[in-house]
Amino acid sequence: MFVHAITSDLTYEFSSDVRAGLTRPGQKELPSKYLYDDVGSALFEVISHLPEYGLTRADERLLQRHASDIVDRLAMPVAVAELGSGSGKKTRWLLKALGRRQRTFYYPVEISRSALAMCERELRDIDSISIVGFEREYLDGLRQVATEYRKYGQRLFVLFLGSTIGNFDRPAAVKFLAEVRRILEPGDSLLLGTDLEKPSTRLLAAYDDELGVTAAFNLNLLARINRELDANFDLGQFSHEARINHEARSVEMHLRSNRRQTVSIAVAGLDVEFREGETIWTESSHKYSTKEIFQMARAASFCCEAQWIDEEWPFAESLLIAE
Ligand code: AVI
Repeated sequence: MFVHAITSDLTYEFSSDVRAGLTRPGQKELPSKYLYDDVGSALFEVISHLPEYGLTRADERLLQRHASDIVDRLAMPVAVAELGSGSGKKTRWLLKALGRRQRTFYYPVEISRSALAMCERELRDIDSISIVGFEREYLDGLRQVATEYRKYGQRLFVLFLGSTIGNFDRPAAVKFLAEVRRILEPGDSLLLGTDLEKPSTRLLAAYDDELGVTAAFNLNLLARINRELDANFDLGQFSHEARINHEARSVEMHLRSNRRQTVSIAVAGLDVEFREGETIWTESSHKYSTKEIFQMARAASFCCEAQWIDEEWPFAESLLIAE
């Protein structure tokens, strides 16, 4: 696999995002994209195997069962761009189905270099597939694929799986889909994986598992700030918390300060005070209804052509066509 690496100053961006999030008035917060360094990506991979977290398995089940049906609905020839490939495991079924029909270029776009490497290892054995990875933010990577790599007469088939869309709030999710649509041509398609609403007890167990892997995934964000920004977070003085936000229809992850404390972050030139019980909001996972996905698609100038639902762990795979 050939990988295009990013050139911008990532430490500077991380430091200013941390500063902005921890000094904002009211609720402190950190952007969830920073959960995924090498350690965080590996922990997320473990989460996807936990019995309580059915999301990834539902996504994979749907793709395994319906790959041929999905691919048969696409206008050929197509090139595939995946936003956030992760380990690449769930994409295998689609690429195998495509590889049986045409020689296919697969462009994974991923901010984590280790996830890109994992994805390459997982998929390189599939016949008729060439992989070119982009270590970029989603929209930048997709734009580069669309402008520099799309061949004449070729359609783009974009994959946005695993309910990563759920990590945006609802208005931002529509805005993101509209941005993706602007990069595409009419007739291009987007396969969107979306986690559906389910009972609170099931969700809380999924985001606060018994083994404590999700807790480690969340706390690793503080460990990452210690490693990369020379900070002194005492990980034993913060606790993972998952809560349901009924109004937003989301599960939120927070890190709760166990006592009153001050943390120094040298690279950001910052001392941050925490009250006992105060939290840092690190992620939201929004849950959708099937009807809402159609509405969201329409608002972003896509048409929802077909939808596949997993009954065991309510989850939807929706094929959206750019109008
Ligand atoms: C990547 N994303 C869809 C996961 C989710 O369910 O929101 C991230 C995650 N956070 C905690 N567990 C998994």
